[in-house]
Amino acid sequence: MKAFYSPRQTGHMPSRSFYRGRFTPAHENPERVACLLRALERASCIASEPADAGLAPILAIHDADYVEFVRDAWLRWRTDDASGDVIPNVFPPSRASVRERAALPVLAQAGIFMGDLSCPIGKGTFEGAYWSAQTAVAAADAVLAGEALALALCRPPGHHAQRDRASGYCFFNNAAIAAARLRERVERVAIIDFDMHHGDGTQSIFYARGDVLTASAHADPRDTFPFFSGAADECGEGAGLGANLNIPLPAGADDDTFVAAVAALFERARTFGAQALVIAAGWDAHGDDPLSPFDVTSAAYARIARLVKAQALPTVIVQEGGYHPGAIEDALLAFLDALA
Ligand code: OKP
Ligand code: ZN
Repeated sequence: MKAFYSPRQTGHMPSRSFYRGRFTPAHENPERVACLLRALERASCIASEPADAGLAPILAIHDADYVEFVRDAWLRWRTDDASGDVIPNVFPPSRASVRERAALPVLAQAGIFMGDLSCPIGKGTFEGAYWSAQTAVAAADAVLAGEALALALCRPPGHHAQRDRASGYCFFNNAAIAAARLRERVERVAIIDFDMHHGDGTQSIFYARGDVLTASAHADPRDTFPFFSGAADECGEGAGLGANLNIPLPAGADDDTFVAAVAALFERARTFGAQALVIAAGWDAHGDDPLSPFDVTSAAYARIARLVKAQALPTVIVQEGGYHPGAIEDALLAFLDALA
């Protein structure tokens, strides 16, 4: 299987994140990639560097002023007597109430364009997020060129990123970018998200579209990030009504429960008539993951890989979360072995 990764993705190296009243070491760090690359190597899969497709595929999903903010925020912050990474400390009463966001100072824009305090922007954040997105584009292009499957080792992840907002470690929505790329050549694309967190950014981007199905299985958002979306009654709107599926699961979910939910996502993709798939693959449902309320083992990911194979559709696999070094290596390896 073709796989893509750029060493420039490590440009994003947040030193810390703010959580529950204190700064904590960032869970989403470049070390994760070393573990994932080890799994690729053990599966005899060699990652190539993506071509540079430029900003166009990112701008197909994200607003231009948001992309400029991610690109320029750190330098503007430096010249604005601020220190450390860009982290907001003031938020608009409602985002809809913001009339003219273009001319605002970087601190005010941070409160608009950043949804929480877990995605600090540092010197190399744009470079990291840009190349993370390029791996998704390269994997989509490989599939369009005839590969059955391609893997994008995206990092930073993407599924919490909205059209104009970073959040939950995410800046550019890699899965959405890959789906839009595929959508240029096929009529109907489905995004299957089995990261333990709800793919809220992806949902929001395609919520009113009927040509891209977004389907996510995740921990019940009433107890787990991102909290404000991911319920089962969110079904899409307008032309997108029926093209969004959420399966929230209770804490303690085991392999059988988790795999059954993911199987239901694939079943919906089938009835939707998907001609290509994007898999938003996070490994943080694993019981060893520091963020996981579930009891899932690596064997579940082998079962999910068999489901992927059974669809027999052109498929782009996009890396999302997963934060336990041993568990993510193990989970990805189980997944790749079962796919082979
Ligand atoms: C990103 B992905 C814990 C902070 C938890 C952010 C979670 C982002 C998850 N220190 N809040 O979906 O894996
Ligand atoms: Zn996650």
